[in-house]
Formats: sequence, C-alpha cells, structure tokens
Amino acid sequence: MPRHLASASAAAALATATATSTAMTPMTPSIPSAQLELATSLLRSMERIRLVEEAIADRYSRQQMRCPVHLSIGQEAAAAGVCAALRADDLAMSGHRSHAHYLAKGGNLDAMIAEMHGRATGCCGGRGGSMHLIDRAAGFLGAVPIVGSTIPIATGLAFADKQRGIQRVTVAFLGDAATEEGVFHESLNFAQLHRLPIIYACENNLYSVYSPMRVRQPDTRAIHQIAAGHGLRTLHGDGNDALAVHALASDAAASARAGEGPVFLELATYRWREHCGPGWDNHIGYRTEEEYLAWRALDPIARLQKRLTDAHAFDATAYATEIKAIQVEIDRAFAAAEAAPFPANASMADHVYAAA
Ligand SMILES: Cc1ncc(C[n+]2csc(CCOP(=O)(O)OP(=O)(O)O)c2C)c(N)n1
Repeated sequence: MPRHLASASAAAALATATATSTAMTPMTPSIPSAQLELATSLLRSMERIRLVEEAIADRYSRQQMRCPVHLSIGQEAAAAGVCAALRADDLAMSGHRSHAHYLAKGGNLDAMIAEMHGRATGCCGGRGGSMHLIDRAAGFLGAVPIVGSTIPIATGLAFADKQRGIQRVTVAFLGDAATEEGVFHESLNFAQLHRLPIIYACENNLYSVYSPMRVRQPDTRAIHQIAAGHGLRTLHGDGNDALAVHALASDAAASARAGEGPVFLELATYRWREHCGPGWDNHIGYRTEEEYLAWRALDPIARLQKRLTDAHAFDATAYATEIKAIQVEIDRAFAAAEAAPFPANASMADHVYAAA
C-alpha cells in the first residue's frame, strides 16, 4: 500500500476515502439493544443543535445578530457524541465554531441567543457574541476565537485540577487548523509530561477557512500521529457517526479520569455551510461539488435516524413532537433576546479587569 495511504496520512485522504466509500455503500450497522436509548438521545441532541443553527441562519439577515457566526451544521455528531461521554461537572472549551459544543455540554440556549443579540441577558452580558460563549454552571468554560488559544487555557484548567486533586476531565475542542499553531505542541508536551486529565477533541473538517489540508500539511502523516509524537494516547474515527464518537470519547474520558494522562481524539467530519456566516460558499471554488455531496451523504442525523428505524426503535410521532417542542423553545429564545435590553452604557468598563 502506498505510504500516504498506509499512514492514513492526510486526514484529507482518510476522510475523503471514508466519505466516498460510505456514500457508495452506506454503513448501517445495527445498534445493540443496550445502546438504543443512547442513540435516541444523541439523535435528539444533534437535531436540537441543527435546528438552533438553522434558526440562526434563517434570522441572520434581520441584522439583530451583529456578530460573525460560524455554524457547525454537518458536524453535530462530534459535539453530541463527545459531550454525552462527559459528566456534568467535567469541563469543556471551544473556539470560534462553538454553538454545538456549548449546547451539547448543557449551555443555556436563551443566554446563547441573547449573547448573539448583544443583550445584557446574554451569557457574557452581551459583550462577546457568538465566539465568546460561556456557561459555568454547565462546565462550559468558554469559547475563544483566536485559533489554538483554547488549547493552552484548557490545558491550564486540567493542570489546576490535577494540582488541587479535583477529579474531572477537561475537553478542548479544536479544528484541524489549530494543530498548526505552536502552542498546540507546547500544550500537548506539557499535558503528557504532567499526565493531565484532558482530551483534545479535534474536528478535522479538512479546511482552514478556504485552505484544504493538502496545501497546509504533508500527506505523509495524519494529525493524530502528531499527537502520538508527543507521546499522547490517540484515537481516531468517523466523526459523523455519533455512536462511534461516543464510544471513542467514553474510552478517552475513562483513561483520562483514571490518571493515565491526556488523549488526542481526531474525528473526521465536514462543514456544510460557509466558513463564517449563514450562507453557502461552494461557488467560490475552493472545494468541489462532488466532495461536498459525498459528505452530505454522510449526514450524521440522517444516518442515526436510519439506523434507529432499521432497529425498529425510531418513533416518528414522538420525534415530530420533540421537534415541535424544540422549535417552540427556539422561537421563545429569539423573542426573549429581541425584547431584552442592551448592556447599560455606564457598564462599559465593567469586567475589563478582574477584581483584586
Ligand atoms: C491565531 C489566528 N489566526 C487566524 C485566525 C483566522 N481564522 C479564523 S477561523 C480560521 C480557520 C480555523 O480552522 P479550524 O481550526 O480547522 O476550524 P474550522 O473553522 O474548520 O472549524 C482562521 C485561520 C484566527 N482567528 N486566529
């Protein structure tokens, strides 16, 4: 086998191969009965994330949300699968594409939508927008849009927990481009040295804005192999299969929790919409329609729904009722956000410096 395939290098090659072969021969392994409940709950979690993001896209042109938005539509399985493997008191951090992680970790939808409207009721008091979400009660310690910057902060959280003897796991969600920042290497080295209880969950969607993997990284090794080079335990797999993601993340969380050190998780996935904004950008020509359609065929929601249907465990009536309830919840969140006040001018300098 050629070296570039044998090494599963370029996650691009790996993922494209997965996409193509799966698109031609859809994989629908049956779900073990013990996992039907989990699968149903993962489907619900992914559907909620997608409906929220579609609502954001639909309403964006109203000019009420004046922050950039980076949607995860198509990538929901990673957020849902990883977060379902965590405990409520575990911690998570994310970058610019943060809505799915925030919601999957149990963040407050009303506070997220208000934040995107710049309102005082937002989860950052309306000061941050889509790329600065935080919900301490849910253990979501924040989204930070400087690519790669979340990695050392999350590593610091895990270090602090280890120093203080707090038994929990921290997850740093990152994209493939974040692995190109120097701080990624410093953090992984530090985490491995100190055997920190952290999972680096890399959603490899093949692109950094419009730059594909092939112009950014050699095709002689996969991203997870960089982490292995720092001595970390690594796991990788189909990031559009929520049950598979959950299995990998549960494995990672168990070893991190057992004191066995950090784990790097690489999940192959794909974003459907434009890099930043509510629309579509295939016409720009940075990716082919063929590639895009192959990944659309791997829709994590449709795949899980089909597997549940094949297992005679999909209740269409109950699902329709749940979707209606989610839509009511979303409509309420938008209405409340639009009716909420903006932060007072007098509070402009608040929170700039931490209290002594
Ligand atoms: C340090 C830094 N450099 C550049 C940017 C501009 N930028 C925003 S998103 C992005 C690409 C991020 O790609 P990836 O981390 O793979 O996540 P994805 O957008 O694919 O989810 C870049 C380069 C930034 N925000 N921060």
